[in-house]
Order: sequence, then structure tokens, then C-alpha cells
Amino acid sequence: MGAEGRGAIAGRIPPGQRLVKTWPVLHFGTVPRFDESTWDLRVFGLVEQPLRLSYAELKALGAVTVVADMHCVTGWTTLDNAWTGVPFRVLAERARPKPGARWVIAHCEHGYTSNLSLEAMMDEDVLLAWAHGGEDLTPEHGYPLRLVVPKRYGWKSAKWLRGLELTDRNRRGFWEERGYHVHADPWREERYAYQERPGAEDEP
Ligand SMILES: Nc1nc2c(c(=O)[nH]1)N[C@H]1C(S)=C(S)[C@@H](COP(=O)(O)O)O[C@H]1N2
Ligand SMILES: [Mo]
Repeated sequence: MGAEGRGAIAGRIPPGQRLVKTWPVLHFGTVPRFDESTWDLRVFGLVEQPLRLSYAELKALGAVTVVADMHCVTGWTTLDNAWTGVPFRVLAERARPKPGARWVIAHCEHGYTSNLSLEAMMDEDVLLAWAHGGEDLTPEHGYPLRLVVPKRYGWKSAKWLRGLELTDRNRRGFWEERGYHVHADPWREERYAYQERPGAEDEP
């Protein structure tokens, strides 16, 4: 690889991360089973129009593909992942957040949660994804549906997503409660809760 190529890649690896060629699987607990007949996705909490969508209804909202890098706090980074799914924005337009809504809690199978500001979630690259590289996700990688938040460490990209709750108060999610940073920006190396400034939990 020429110096130019190396530079282009180096500029995409956040501090303390290393590029890997394979796609690791990382999560707590077991991989849930998917039964489309009972599966639903709910958008609830501080919204004008709560939503409850079947898998087919969700996919019919219109898919986009976003190419993005992925950074796990354990140190690995993968580049140019092509995710296909529905932007969070599309669901927010339908559900219409109430004025007091500032936070989004993602709820997943087995009780896993993650939290982000509504502002961060409204970024155009935030997707509810079911495919990667043009093929359905494998169960290990989150099929039938996972959140993808490219600008934050991987634990915010919650797999086996079932609900999005809009709230006025921030609530720490599964890893955030276990010592990880509420904001999780890899370019600022926001890895651990002890790095949080006082009041960080109330900032978007
Ligand atoms: N439901 C659930 N989603 C999760 C996790 C988890 O423990 N449970 N781990 C997160 C972490 S730490 C990372 S890095 C990514 C990894 O996604 P992958 O296994 O598809 O590479 O999933 C995230 N999503
Ligand atoms: Mo991770």
C-alpha cells in the first residue's frame, strides 16, 4: 500500500483503536430466537403517536443504505460497513416526539438497553438495520433488527432491537450502568464513565 492509502486509512482509526479484517461478534448473553408472528417494534414514551410495527410494516417504511465504520470499545475497528435499514428519523417523523422528549432508550431482547440523546439519534446515519453488505444480518450480528449508530462506540448499536422509548430524563443503559461513558464518542475516546464531566448525563 502506498503512503497515500495508509494515510487515508490511518485518518479513520480513532485513538487507541486497531483495524481488523474480520467482523467480530460481541455481546452479553445469548442470541435470541426470532419469531416474526409475535415480533413487533414499539416506539413509545413522549411521542404524540405511539407506534407498534410488524417486521413487514417496518421494512415497508423505505430502506436506505449507509456506509460507515464501526468502533468497539474493546479496541477493534472495521471500515466501510454497508448497513441497510430505516433511518431513526423516519420513525421519529411518524411518532412525533413531544416537546419534552430529549433522550432515547433502546430496548432489546433479554432486557439489554442503551441510551442516547434524541439529537444524536436524529443524525442521518442512524439506522434501524436488518442487512449488512447487501445480505440479511446473521442472528449473531443482530437479526432481525439492530440499531446502528456509527458515530458512537459499538455498544450503542444495540442488537435485537424491540423498542425505542423517548424520555425527558436520561437513563443509563446496560453498559453505561457498568462503567461505560454516556456519550461514547470514539474520536474523543469517551470510553469510561469516570471520564464523564459532572452533568454529562444531562448533555446531548
Ligand atoms: N443486545 C445487545 N446489543 C449489543 C451488545 C450487547 O451486549 N447486547 N453489545 C454491543 C457491543 S459492545 C458491540 S461492539 C456491538 C458489536 O456488534 P457485532 O457483534 O455485530 O460486531 O454490538 C453491541 N450491541
Ligand atoms: Mo463493543
